[in-house]
Amino acid sequence: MSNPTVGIMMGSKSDWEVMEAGSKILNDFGVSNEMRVLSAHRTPVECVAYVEQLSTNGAKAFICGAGLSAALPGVVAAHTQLPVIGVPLDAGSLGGMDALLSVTQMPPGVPVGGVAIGKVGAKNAALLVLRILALQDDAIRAKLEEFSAKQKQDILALQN
Ligand code: RP5
Repeated sequence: MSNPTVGIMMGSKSDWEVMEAGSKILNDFGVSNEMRVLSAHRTPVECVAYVEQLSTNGAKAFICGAGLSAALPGVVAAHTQLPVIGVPLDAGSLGGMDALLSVTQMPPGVPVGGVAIGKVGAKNAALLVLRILALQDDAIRAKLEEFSAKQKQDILALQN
């Protein structure tokens, strides 16, 4: 796919399984997305080229997962005006705290939205992007309302 609505990028193949949780949610909502392994450190030129390609081909947002010194979300945000959600990943001895700080401590002027470490963050990144898309898409908004209602029912069904 060359013109997905959402680009899901990650710094390593080792991030794939966690980031896939976000892709599955977007698929459930019928939102086209493309997963791509490209690193801010290891493949910087290809990374930026991909961001520019998607940004000019109609993408609406990026979700970027990275571990350790997680530069990817910030580098992507530096090369697009689209919303960028960063997912900090647990890839080393600090359990993802290193990536959490890298993702959230962006300098003023280059915003990255940060979510929780790991798969929880990958899922919430997708839901956050869906809420952004829902601002101009009533069908997605209706599906999000269904999602929240089901979540509520599932919990209330456990009572008594
Ligand atoms: C980061 O380094 C990647 O996002 C990954 O989480 C971490 C480790 O990468 P590998 O050594 O597993 O390729 O850039």
